Amino acid sequence: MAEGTWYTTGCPRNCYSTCSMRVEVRDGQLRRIEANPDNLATPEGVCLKGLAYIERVNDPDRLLHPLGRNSSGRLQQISWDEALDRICAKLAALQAEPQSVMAYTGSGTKGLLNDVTWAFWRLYGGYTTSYGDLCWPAGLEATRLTLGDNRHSAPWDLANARLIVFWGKNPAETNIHQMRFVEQAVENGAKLVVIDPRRTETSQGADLLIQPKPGTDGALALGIANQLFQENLVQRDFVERHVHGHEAFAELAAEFPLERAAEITGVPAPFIRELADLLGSVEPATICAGFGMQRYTNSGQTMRAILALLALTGNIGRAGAGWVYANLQSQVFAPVKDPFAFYPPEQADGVARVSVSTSRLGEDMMRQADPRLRMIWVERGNPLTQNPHTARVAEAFRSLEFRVVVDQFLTDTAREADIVLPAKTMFEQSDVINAYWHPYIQLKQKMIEPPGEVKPESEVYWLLAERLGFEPGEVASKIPGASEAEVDAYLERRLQAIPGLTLDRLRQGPIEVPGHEVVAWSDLEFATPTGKIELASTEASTRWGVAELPRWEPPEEVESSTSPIRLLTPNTKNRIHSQFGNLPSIRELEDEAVIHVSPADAESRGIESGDRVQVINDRGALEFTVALDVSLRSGCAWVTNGWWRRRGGSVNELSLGRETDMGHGAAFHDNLVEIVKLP
Ligand SMILES: Nc1nc2c(c(=O)[nH]1)N[C@H]1C(S)=C(S)[C@@H](COP(=O)(O)OP(=O)(O)OC[C@H]3O[C@@H](n4cnc5c(=O)[nH]c(N)nc54)[C@H](O)[C@@H]3O)O[C@H]1N2
Ligand SMILES: Nc1nc2c(c(=O)[nH]1)N[C@H]1C(S)=C(S)[C@@H](COP(=O)(O)OP(=O)(O)OC[C@H]3O[C@@H](n4cnc5c(=O)[nH]c(N)nc54)[C@H](O)[C@@H]3O)O[C@H]1N2
Ligand SMILES: [Mo]
Repeated sequence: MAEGTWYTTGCPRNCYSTCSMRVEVRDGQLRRIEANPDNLATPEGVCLKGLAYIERVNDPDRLLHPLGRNSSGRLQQISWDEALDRICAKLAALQAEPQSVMAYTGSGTKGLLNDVTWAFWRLYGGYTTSYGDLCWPAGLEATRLTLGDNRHSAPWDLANARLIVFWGKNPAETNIHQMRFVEQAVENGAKLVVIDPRRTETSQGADLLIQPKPGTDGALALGIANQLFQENLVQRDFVERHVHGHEAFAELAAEFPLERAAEITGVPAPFIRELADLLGSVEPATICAGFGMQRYTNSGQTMRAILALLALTGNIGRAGAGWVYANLQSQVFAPVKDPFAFYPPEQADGVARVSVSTSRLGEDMMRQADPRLRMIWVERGNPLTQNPHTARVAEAFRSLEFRVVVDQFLTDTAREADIVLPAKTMFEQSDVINAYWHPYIQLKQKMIEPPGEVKPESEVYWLLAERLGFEPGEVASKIPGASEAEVDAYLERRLQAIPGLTLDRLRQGPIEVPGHEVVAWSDLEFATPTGKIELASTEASTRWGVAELPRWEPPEEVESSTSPIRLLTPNTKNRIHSQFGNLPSIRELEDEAVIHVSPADAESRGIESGDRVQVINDRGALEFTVALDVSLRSGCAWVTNGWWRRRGGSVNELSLGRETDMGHGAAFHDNLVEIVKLP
């Protein structure tokens, strides 16, 4: 069979890896997807989702036409004309109070064209939107307060580490390409430590697995810090020169002698001592901090305490050393705001009302007044599955007069809509993407036509703007028309942020963003108020109302006799959040939400593997089949997040809309339940 045409592209999912890929297209169809070796961070291997893309694009359940709710309350296929007419009628009626319309976007796809959404709503004259983010803002803010901004060394620098600590991160599932550099480091003699209440795939090859009680990592870090001070393992020179607040921090750490740290965290004292010894004696050391332990009410302070361990041991600014959390060096096209906003941008213009916390979506939507919310537009997100406290979110949606959802599939959120618009996939419109782990800019190329009647969002906005009679010149300057040439012209304009960069160049493959640091902070200059690494931060207190030092506070939700078990809801290699789980090939791997229970908690409840249980708290109740997890620490249980409600196991039925201590993140794991065996 003749070869098709090969395209380079980049995967725009909200994922660390943001892989470069090569895709073969023949007869207008996707045929093969493989890794693109030109990206040094993701040169080999495509993940399960990457392998399932062809299936996803062509899945019979994919939405190919607009749907509208008919008079008997059912969603049925309608024409684009009818869909746009119905939307425009509502928008025109609400235009006198434009902030009665809420625009909500999730993290479904990256790309510069996402900005068109905000351009449209500004042209409309106003809107209400959310602030904060479900994903990572507590850690972002903790890092910014400590180091001045968010960046880290190039992914391949990890191979130079002699000690790697994965703290609340499970890259063997969530960042598989990082494991390649771990293997290289281990081959060169590096030690690997994993800190996670669960024994994960990442920990299979670890030298040390530390399993703290969920939400106690801050106390663990302070206990380790104290040990470093006690054992004289602190790098005095580095600390004197580059670290602010270390004396006060030492006093705080002294409140956490080994026995107390062990008692709070449930980690035996010898383990704490061993990790302190490793951090104090093996260099260079890198801590890869994941997002798992920053999903608690105390998590910003926790992240600051963990990061302090690198400052005390001089593990910043050197090859093989550092804090791998978020590398925003490739985010050069716009400041980290709007789609990436993690706190409300200062609102001077009165166009956007940024007043709904993403983490308290349902509650805050219902609380809006003057004007109250009447309509919502949801794009690239599935809040009925992914945001905390599903019942509240559903209630808020049902309290509105009109709902539009743009998606590729009939998700839980789309099922609530009055109009559902079919969305493009990454292969059906070009866009430029950056990343948050590696330093590459990539072109996600259009290589096939959108199937059925699918239209990219930018085209939908353009059509709406035309129907609503927005001023054509203004529209043309902000929203590209439907043709490929117009989209390309829009992207070329945005590329001017990097002198000399063109779409033609990006078509050949990924580019490393000019000037990125392979070893971050090698100049040891920090954009903090003191110009040093700040272990004490005035801004922590003025902006977020927490202690200037990273004090440990227990998570807000406290174990009780009715809710004694902490429910962890991490990510899985099989999906990305609520995407891909509906596909036959993924269902073959995992077709049913299962709750993983520790032996001690199972035994005391008379539960065995395979039993059906009800998992309850005062937010809701779900039913699961049990799998015993013999290596899980007691007092917690886990279910992967992302299950659609109609498939059962939609874990946010049980979580409360509650923010993290800083950054307006979501405290998903601050979530206690009871598990009851079903007869
Ligand atoms: N395959 C796949 N890859 C993904 C994603 C996906 O859905 N699927 N999602 C992407 C996105 S958006 C994100 S945010 C990242 C997230 O990826 P990661 O950073 O790996 O984060 P999580 O999966 O949320 O949690 C990581 C680990 O933290 C542990 N954990 C939970 N509570 C605690 C605690 O109190 N202390 C400690 N030490 N550990 C704790 C969990 O058990 C879990 O194993 O992955 C990205 N990559
Ligand atoms: N309990 C619990 N809940 C969690 C988490 C957790 O750890 N525990 N993790 C949180 C995290 S880290 C994250 S990042 C969020 C993710 O939350 P969301 O971003 O809401 O989740 P996704 O499931 O990725 O949903 C994205 C939707 O966008 C659609 N989509 C994909 N591409 C496009 C496109 O080009 N256009 C349009 N219009 N739609 C598109 C997909 O089909 C999908 O339905 O979930 C959060 N929820
Ligand atoms: Mo995320």
